[in-house]
Amino acid sequence: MLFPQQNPYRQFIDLSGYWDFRIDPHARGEEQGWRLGFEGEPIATPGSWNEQILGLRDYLGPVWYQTRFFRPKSFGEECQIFLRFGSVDYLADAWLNGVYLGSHEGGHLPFEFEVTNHVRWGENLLVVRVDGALARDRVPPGLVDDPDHNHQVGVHPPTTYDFFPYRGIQRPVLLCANPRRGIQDITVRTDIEGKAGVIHVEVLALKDGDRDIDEVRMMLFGHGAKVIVRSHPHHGRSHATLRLNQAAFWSPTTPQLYDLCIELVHDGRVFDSYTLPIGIRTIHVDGDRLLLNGQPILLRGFGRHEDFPVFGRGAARPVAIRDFELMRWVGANSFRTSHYPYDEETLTLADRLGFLVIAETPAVGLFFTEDGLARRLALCKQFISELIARDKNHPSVIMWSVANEPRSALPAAAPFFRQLYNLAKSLDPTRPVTLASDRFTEEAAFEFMDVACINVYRGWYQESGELDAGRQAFARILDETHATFGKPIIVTEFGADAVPGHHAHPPEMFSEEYQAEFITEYIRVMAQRPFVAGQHVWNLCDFKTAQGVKRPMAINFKGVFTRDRRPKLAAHRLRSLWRGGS
Ligand code: BDP
Repeated sequence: MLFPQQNPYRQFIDLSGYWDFRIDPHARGEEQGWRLGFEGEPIATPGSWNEQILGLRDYLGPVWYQTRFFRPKSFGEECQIFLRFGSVDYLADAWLNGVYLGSHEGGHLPFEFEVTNHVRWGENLLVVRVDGALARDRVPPGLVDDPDHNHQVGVHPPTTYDFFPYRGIQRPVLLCANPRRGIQDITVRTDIEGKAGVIHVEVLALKDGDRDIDEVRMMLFGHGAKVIVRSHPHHGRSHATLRLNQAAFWSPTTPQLYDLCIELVHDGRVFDSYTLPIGIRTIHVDGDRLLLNGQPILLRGFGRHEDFPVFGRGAARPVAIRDFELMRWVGANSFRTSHYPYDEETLTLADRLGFLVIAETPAVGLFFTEDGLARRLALCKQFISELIARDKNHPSVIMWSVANEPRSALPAAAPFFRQLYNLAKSLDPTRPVTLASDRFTEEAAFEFMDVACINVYRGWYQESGELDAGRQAFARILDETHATFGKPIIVTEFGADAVPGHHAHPPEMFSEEYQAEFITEYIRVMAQRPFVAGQHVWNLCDFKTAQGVKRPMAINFKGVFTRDRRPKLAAHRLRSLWRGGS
């Protein structure tokens, strides 16, 4: 799915603003005809509703949103018009001028409805119903009472995961106008041959035959290069290979991007174009090493959250920039989109700024008892397909993570993940596939995953207060996991809570010193083991959680920055470890 773009052939308007909002706790809105309009209170969209409207912090839906817009004159009869939602968490139903457009399940991933025949020249009314209830057969699942799982028992709201279930229309809604039967999709794969970059491009254009298209032009610009290839589509598909003999390769230290410009031509006239920034790079697993452009690479960075006071999980561009600034300041080159796909624009920034991203689906807290299992599997497959369709062209994305800390003790888990792995590989054979586990040698799916990602908290949840014992346990886990699977290991989580401003010497749990020492010790252990391909501290920033006895102030304090993005001692320590104090 191509991210909307403005150029002479394609346009969009952003419907962000103050919409009308109304809760529907007894689910009467449908029978009362709210799809035709309702009286509501103002709400900022995008944004989560939980911290905007007092009294709705823990309310998860259903709610209704509405806004009015006019079709711009330039969205003429020759256009195909779409309404595109960046993320609605969790279940969306939409109506335009009272006409039902459809629904979409799952937050964090985009979806669109074609509205060419429903959008009027006068005023239009868009109504969206959002249901964010927690349920066992949703992904991520909720309402799972599992006393064996570390911290998610008796929390409110009853999530199976350790972050607040913010809800709402959380990314922009765009009204897009594209040429009819124009470019539908572009897939780019890159290879390196010596100094040359080889770029395989597939363009999906017309869906209904090749009648209206004479030629597909593919042009690559940048770093003094200009390559043009013309091709003729067959059943709407057009393939070409572009070769740059002296290519500038993309990497965190040199995030070189080229512009790939695609044009569709009919009767000698261009009628559609799309420009995609691309990076030429390869990513491979070789034994127990991870190779970027053929060289071993060490990921240094963080697990993160899309989380900010009042915005909740709503797209907040200044915060996104600040987070990249903070990551660069400490010397990070990587992050995981824990525990769901992040805003598409974040990945575009990662391409530009040179970050290596492990892109994760929303499958956190999965469990494998029969109730709802088939539905959870179908949803996981849907989310993997949507994620890869959305993010496949980002050079920054180097790996797919299909789950975080599944409760995989039951025999149903490994076959479940086998299906997800196969699906991800069939959609994208170029990137390694993984999952993040806290079960180490017991995680049967590591047998077939390309990389073993592990989350370790020894010296925190176990060996509490004992940094030495924790470090030793961590070293053992690394060595045993490596000996069992013989794959590269990425430590996708390690860290300790530190209440900002709390100090203790000798270090004590919840002090900034304990967190800084914990992280330092873990990094030392990893540095001695070349099979460790990545060190991701949990977390970049403090973030909001459900309420529970393990989360004072309903905050997870494992950030090395506070929730308002100020450094703790550990941030300074990381900077000197990762940047050598420079
Ligand atoms: C891991 C989870 C993560 C939690 C973290 C923690 O993957 O979401 O926030 O532990 O306990 O279990 O801080």
